[in-house]
Amino acid sequence: MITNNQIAETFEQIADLLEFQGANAFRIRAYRNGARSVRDLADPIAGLMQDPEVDLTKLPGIGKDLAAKCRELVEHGTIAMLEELLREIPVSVLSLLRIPGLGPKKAAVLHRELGIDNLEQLAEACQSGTVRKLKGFGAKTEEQILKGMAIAEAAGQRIYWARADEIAQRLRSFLSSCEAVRQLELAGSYRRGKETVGDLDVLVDSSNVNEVMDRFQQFEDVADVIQRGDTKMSVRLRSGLQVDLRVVPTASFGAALQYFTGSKEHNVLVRGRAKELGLRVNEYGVYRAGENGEAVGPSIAGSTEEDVYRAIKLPWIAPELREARKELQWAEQGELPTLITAEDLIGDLHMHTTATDGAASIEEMIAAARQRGLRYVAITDHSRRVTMANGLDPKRLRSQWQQIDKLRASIPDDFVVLKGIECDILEDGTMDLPDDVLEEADWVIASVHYGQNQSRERITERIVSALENPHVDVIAHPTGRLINRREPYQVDLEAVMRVAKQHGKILELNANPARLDLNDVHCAAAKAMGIPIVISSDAHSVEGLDVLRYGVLQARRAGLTRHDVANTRGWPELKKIMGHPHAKQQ
Ligand code: DGT
Ligand code: CA
Ligand code: CA
Ligand code: ZN
Repeated sequence: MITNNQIAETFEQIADLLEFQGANAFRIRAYRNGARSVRDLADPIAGLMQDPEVDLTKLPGIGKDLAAKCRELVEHGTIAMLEELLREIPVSVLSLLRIPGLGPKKAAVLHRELGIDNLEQLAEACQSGTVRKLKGFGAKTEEQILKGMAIAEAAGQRIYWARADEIAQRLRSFLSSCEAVRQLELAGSYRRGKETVGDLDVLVDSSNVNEVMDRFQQFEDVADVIQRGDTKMSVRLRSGLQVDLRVVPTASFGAALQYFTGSKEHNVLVRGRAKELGLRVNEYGVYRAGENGEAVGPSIAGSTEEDVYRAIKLPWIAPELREARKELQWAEQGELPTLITAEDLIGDLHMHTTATDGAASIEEMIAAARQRGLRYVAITDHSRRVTMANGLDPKRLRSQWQQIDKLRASIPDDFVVLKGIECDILEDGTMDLPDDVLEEADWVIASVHYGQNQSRERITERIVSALENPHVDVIAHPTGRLINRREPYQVDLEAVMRVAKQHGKILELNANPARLDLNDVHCAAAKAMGIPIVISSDAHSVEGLDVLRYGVLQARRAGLTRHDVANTRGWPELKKIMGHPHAKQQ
């Protein structure tokens, strides 16, 4: 079902394209307003539309034209007028609009006169001096465009959570050493643990705004101050990342933290619930609502998030769950899951060594895993099909297992080393290694690495046949996506999950920050079906073992508890649930 967010994004795209075309300003604004009100709606439009009596034009900001567009989008998955616009204007030109100072009018001239479609072409045209020859452009404009380009490129990218975390931690310790800072939290998508982060949102409790802002400006990564106001300041880091700082008084810190943690959609639900209770929630606090819903009198809560949620008769909700999915319902009914934590993981069942494309030996991986408090690992190098990684054939694999047998003798009993393999699922759906080899393994991962462009039916069949192989235990990175780099391959995950459940198989949440595959929505679906998830590092080095916590964050966003995740159990216990059809848990 199409979400309100997707509808809003489509409207925004139409507005951008119309603006580029130089269309009527009212028309453009109608789409922008429509996008905003759709985004703020509590109920999904696609759901509302199932009732033929519902009149979409009754919604704020939605006139007859936009109502018809909503209907078209929900029913056909696209809008004819948008398709028309996209035939005339390549989407890539929209990237030109992100350059500071280059408005739609100038961008349109560049497109029309010089045929410029994207940022690379624009850079070339500026460097070769063709842009200055256009009417209304000069050498100065060229220079500005080039300067703005670096920013536009960076601004177009959302960064991996792991990268944001590295910056956030440095910024946190830098700011915390400022005397004027009483409390400090990072809010926004970063706090919600989203797999990518658009910008960082820092919240500080202080009564000395200027001192905090001065300090912020001195952070070593800051390249530009975008704006500095009374309570809010925004900077651009040298990496292109924007950081927003808000300074609030102690009495509002919890309310501001709740507000700026978002998501916007979650906040819409929170405000709606407050309204039902005759209250008004905003970034300053919780208030009694007057006749028109305005805040009346002193705040009744606001210094902590717990207080804010308590005021609307709810327990505190973990930030990772705040996506307007089921969290309010769970909170109301006292059914919030006790989310898994990084400490709950006691084993890691996916890692590579120097035998294939890893950087560390088996011994080094084991030592590092033990140092990190793990109680078992599976050594899972690639199979022979992965020639680029020097994948293992049966002979080399068996000799690796002999080596593990020898090592086991020298390792204390409280640590288990499993003989594993990451075996490719070949293009024709067979396994890359024969059954008699797989049978000898303690742990068999099956992966699709080749033939990712095959049809949905074909890829689904391949994974299903791997699941039907009695020796296969788990499917690694089940959709093959690489965040910001590669789309997932086409696969019917519902069918995959049905078969996984039937045969008692496990699905992986690959914790590599570029993969995080399965994603949060998929993991929640697996949980609903009672299929265990294993969170794995897929480490290719000793440091690679440290990514598990990113996987835990994704699992938390899916509402997973320690009971939903296989490698929170000891190995003997885990072994018992393998290969038996899963009963629905709890
Ligand atoms: P991002 O930065 O794109 O990864 O995502 P967020 O969620 O961090 O979004 P951001 O940085 O625009 O705003 C941070 C939070 O502040 C957001 O999750 C909710 C709140 N917020 C910001 N602007 C608005 C707004 O216009 N309406 C509402 N209801 N909340 C807002
Ligand atoms: Ca943000
Ligand atoms: Ca922000
Ligand atoms: Zn791997």
